[in-house]
Parts: sequence; C-alpha cells; structure tokens
Amino acid sequence: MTHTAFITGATSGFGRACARRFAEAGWHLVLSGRRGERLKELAAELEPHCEVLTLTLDVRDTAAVQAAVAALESPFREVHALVNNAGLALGTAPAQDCDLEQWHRMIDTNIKGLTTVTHALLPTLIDSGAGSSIINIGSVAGHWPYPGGNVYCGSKAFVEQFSYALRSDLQGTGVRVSCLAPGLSESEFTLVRTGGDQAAYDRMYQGADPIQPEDIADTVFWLATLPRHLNVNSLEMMAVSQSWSPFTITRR
Ligand code: NDP
Ligand code: 8X3
Repeated sequence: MTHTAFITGATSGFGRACARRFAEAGWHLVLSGRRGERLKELAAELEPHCEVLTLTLDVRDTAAVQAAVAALESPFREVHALVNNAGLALGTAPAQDCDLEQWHRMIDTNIKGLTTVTHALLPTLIDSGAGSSIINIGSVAGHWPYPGGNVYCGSKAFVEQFSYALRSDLQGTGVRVSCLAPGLSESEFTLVRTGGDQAAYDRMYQGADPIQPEDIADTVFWLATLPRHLNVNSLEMMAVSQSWSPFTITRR
C-alpha cells in the first residue's frame, strides 16, 4: 500500500527536504505553504516519483485549512504522516523592545496554525490507524531559553507539551506523536527571523557545520517509518558545534 504524507511549510528548508525524502520512498504527498510557485516547482520535480497535491495555504487561515482538508480526495485523503513543520521566528530583540505584532504572528503560526492543521487532520489520521504519525517540529528553543528567544521559545515549548498531551488522548488509536526539536540548522529561517539580513545569516552559520534540512528529513522519515509498536516522544538534536552556556549572573 502506498502511504500519504501531509507536510506543512514545504516551500523551503526542512519541509522541502522532507518532501524530497518521502518522495524518494514513493509516498504520495500533500504539500502546503503560502508560496504557490515554489510548491508547483517542487511538485514538478517530485511527480516522477509519486503523486503530489499542492495546497497554497496560510496555516493561520482556519477556514481555508479546514476547507482544503475537507476537499481531499483519494489517495490524498488517507493521511499516514502529518509533518507539522510550518513555522517561523521573528526578531532577536529583548522582550522589552519587541514588536507585539511579530509576537502575535509567531503565536498565530507556530501555535494556532499547528493546532488548526492537527485538528483538521485527526479524523483521517485515526482512520489510517496503527502506524500513522504526527511529527511536530519543535525546537531546542522550546527546551532551553535564550536572550531574544522570548515568544519563539514559548511557542516551541507549546509544541512539545501539546505533542505529549496529544499522545495521551490518542492512546489506543495506534496514532503516534513525536516532537522533533532541532538546534542550529541552516535554512531561510534565519533570513526570515532577521528580516532578510544576509550578513546575519552568514555570521550565524559560518564555520559552525549546522544541521542541514536533509538531516532533519532523514530523521522525520525515520520517525514515520519506525515499527508501529514504537513511539519516539521527543527527540532533540544539535550540531556537534552547538551546546550550552553557563547561567549568567548579574552581581551588585
Ligand atoms: P524555513 O524558513 O526555511 O521554512 C519555513 C516554512 O514554513 C516555509 O515553507 C514557509 O512557507 C512555512 N510557513 C511559514 N509561515 C507560514 C504560514 N503562515 N502558513 C503556511 N506556511 C508557513 O525554515 P525551516 O525549514 O528551518 O523551519 C521549519 C520549522 O522548523 C519551523 O517550525 C521552525 O521554527 C523550525 N525550526 C527551525 C530551526 C532552524 O534553525 N532552522 C531549528 C529548529 C526548529 P511559506 O513562506 O511559503 O508560507
Ligand atoms: C531554531 C533554533 O536556536 O535559533 O528553532 O532557536 S534556535
């Protein structure tokens, strides 16, 4: 039987690499994101390997997400893996200097968007039965706070805890839930976060051998294809070059 993966944020970075990884294994794909042109280009690249449906969709648009999911037809209706990947960070300023609109955009995308897509697809994932997977992309930012992380860190902590709680509710359905929490990874994420600052992008990754989108895609695919009696609840991964700093102390 051919399986179907529904991937959000497939126009770039992790999502696009996941699409390529699942296509390589012959899975059918539902690929979503706001940049329809990029989705079309990716579909053209992957269609020799599998069937692809593209959905030009903003995960913040609840009605559009629900309508798109309700309109899915076979073989895209039987979803076996949901990769909840669409997300973003905006800004690196301390909380007291942040723009409230940017905070709300992160909450609307990383929390509300992810829950909207999950809610819409739960019935089909449950119908697909044992071995189906929800793979939520969290972040080390959801485990470890850092200066300038503020709402982004909070939004990814939500993803982690939501993943655990979802597992509890799905007990007995056979549907698996994993939260994958990567650290420093090279993608357009840093350009989005810095408002397109190429110099900041170069500084971030130079000499750091960051995680690559293909590393994430291999891990997501592994999670989705584990023997059906196994559930990885949470998986944090970092580049070897990244680890922790000591606590800082301000002295009188
Ligand atoms: P990219 O910026 O390369 O990709 C982000 C993807 O999310 C794009 O495809 C974008 O598509 C999509 N997206 C953003 N907002 C929306 C929206 N409102 N509706 C639909 N799609 C949206 O970044 P990454 O691939 O690195 O990030 C993917 C996920 O991984 C994110 O959740 C991010 O927080 C997380 N992450 C990233 C890390 C990193 O260091 N890069 C590390 C840990 C986690 P489009 O713009 O076309 O809508
Ligand atoms: C992205 C990783 O460390 O920039 O989620 O927050 S980090």
